[in-house]
Amino acid sequence: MAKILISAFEPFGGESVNASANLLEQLQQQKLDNHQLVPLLLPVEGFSAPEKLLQAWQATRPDYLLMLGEAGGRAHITPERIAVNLDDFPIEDNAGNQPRDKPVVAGAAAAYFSTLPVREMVQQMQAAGVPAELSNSAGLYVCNRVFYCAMHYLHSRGATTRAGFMHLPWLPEQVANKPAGTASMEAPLQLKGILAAIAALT
Ligand code: PCA
Repeated sequence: MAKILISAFEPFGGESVNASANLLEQLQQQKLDNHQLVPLLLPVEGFSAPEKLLQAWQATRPDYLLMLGEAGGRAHITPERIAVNLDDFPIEDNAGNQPRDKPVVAGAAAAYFSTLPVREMVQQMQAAGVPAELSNSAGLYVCNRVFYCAMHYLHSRGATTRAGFMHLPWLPEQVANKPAGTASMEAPLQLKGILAAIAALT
């Protein structure tokens, strides 16, 4: 059985839920045949979240690290291709930090590619009838920072864990008070999507 450390985030940006935390909770009720899931909920704090994630990696030594986050406004589930070495937080994180125009890790690589099979994940989700597409930017906020720190750490250690990030749309209840046409995706469809994406991790 492949072990997957799977992380999600607490709410941020004025929202009272985070689609990724909701999905993590639903996933824990699922019985998977080929994968053992180790769930981890992270604070939306650019500086403490990577440390918590790396501690969990050390305790778990998973085959896969799948990081989840919410990207409000997106209509699709989006595996991220690339983490970049740049912080430029558009809003403060939940600890009140807002680094602008700063490297995530000074002197380190400009970027790291996801080592998950992102194309296959998208194909499996689409085959299951779930809107999914590749994304070329995880943003410059906490999600990209956590993604970059994880990839840098794993690369520096020569770890074999395959790792990557996937962004999820808002849930319908999150767009209830937003302009008409704001994208969202029902929780059951998000669950179907992630199960299809996980099935691609073989
Ligand atoms: N999304 C934010 C941070 C936490 C989350 O779920 C982001 O995309 O950076």
